[in-house]
Amino acid sequence: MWAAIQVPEESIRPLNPRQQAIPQPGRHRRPMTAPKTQKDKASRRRRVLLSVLTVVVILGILATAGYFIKHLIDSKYFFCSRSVRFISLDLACDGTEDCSGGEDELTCVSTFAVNTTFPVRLTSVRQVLQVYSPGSGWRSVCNDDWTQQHTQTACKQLGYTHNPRSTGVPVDLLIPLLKPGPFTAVRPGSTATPTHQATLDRGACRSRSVVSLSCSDCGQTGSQDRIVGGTDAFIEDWPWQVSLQQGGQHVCGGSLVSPRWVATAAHCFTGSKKELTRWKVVSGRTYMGTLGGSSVDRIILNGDYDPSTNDYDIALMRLSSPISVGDSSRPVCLPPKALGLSAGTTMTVTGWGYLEENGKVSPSLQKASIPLIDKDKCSSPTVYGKVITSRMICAGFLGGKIDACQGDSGGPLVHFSTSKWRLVGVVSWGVGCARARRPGVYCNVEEMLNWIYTAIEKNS
Ligand code: 4AZ
Repeated sequence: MWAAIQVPEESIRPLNPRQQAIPQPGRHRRPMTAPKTQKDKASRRRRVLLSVLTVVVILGILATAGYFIKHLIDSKYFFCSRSVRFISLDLACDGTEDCSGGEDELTCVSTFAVNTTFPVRLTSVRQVLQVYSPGSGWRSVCNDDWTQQHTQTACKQLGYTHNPRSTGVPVDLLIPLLKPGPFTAVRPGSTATPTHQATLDRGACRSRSVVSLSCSDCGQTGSQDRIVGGTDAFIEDWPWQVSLQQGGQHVCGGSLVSPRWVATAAHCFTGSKKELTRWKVVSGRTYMGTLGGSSVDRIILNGDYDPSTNDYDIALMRLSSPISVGDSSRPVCLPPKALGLSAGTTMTVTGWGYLEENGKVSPSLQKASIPLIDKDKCSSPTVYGKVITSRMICAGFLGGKIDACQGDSGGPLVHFSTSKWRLVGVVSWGVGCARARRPGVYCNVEEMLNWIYTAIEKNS
């Protein structure tokens, strides 16, 4: 057992105790340790700050590198999420080598060919509504028993329903070609039936007038030449112009033909560009940026498109949700059948394409006024020869200098008539840009109306 030894108190007290230092005023020395502690603290703070800064910078570098690496991978590969592997983007949408479960075939461009006549159209003069049946051809629709609901139905068939209106045009005021008929009229009470199925042939109109339709506020501009040789333009004057982008890069132009549909060129979707989720449609911008892009849930290529000749070079993109129509985003009108434009008529082409052959895309929208070129002239041996089909029109100058160029592809060639801008052509191809005797070649929209209307109706 441990026991403490008791020692008397005196024996542990020092014999000569040190005098206690009595602090004296004025002779007080600052302790030597004080400055050292503050310096220490400051340097420790500096070290912590430096470490935090280093970590932030490293994280920043890693995030930026990660962003660019993701971009790079995204631009070249398709990620199969189920089998957790990458395949080359060229092989998705079926360049073959498939993901297990065929994930790489789910969101792809589709093709659509039409061999029937779309049964509803508006004439170029006065926008008279006509319907088609294989038995009796095209007939103008009488204003008899026509209601606002019929207007809605017919406009929906034509792809637009923005502020639809109808007026009656007296038969006596029709052009000589249309005056004698033939006519047709809706059956009363057939409001929701597609127009061509709701009509019965008539020898004459009881109301002595026919239906004229205005289905949208298309082709109107808010205010009111790179492209090579063009000038600066403002989106408010060309509000249907959109930029089609992949990975934040402008690839092609396009035109809004309704709040949800964009017309563009089929050749914009070759190789690795067939996958829907990579596309963004940017509208309402003069200076091309990546902000405010709409995603796309359908891309339909004309089934007759031939990549080797650029024949039928047209496609439609359906936006996941419609754009809101305003001064800087608004659809262009489609031309009526037989607009009958003659060579020399002035058109406007717009886009962010190359400012010169082998140049760079333009940061700001460009426009150029160019004349329509006579078909025979464009097909002559000194220009393009036999490669020009009826699905193509040529526009520009045989002397060169002003022309569409790479990056303008898919964009609009428009013409102003009867107080509306109409989409006459889609930028398609050409030999070089702005070269003499090598004008721009455009897809002839008038020849594609049947395809456009049918594709929109079948996918709405
Ligand atoms: C292109 O490569 C392209 N000069 C578009 C238009 C023209 C030429 C080339 C017309 O997309």
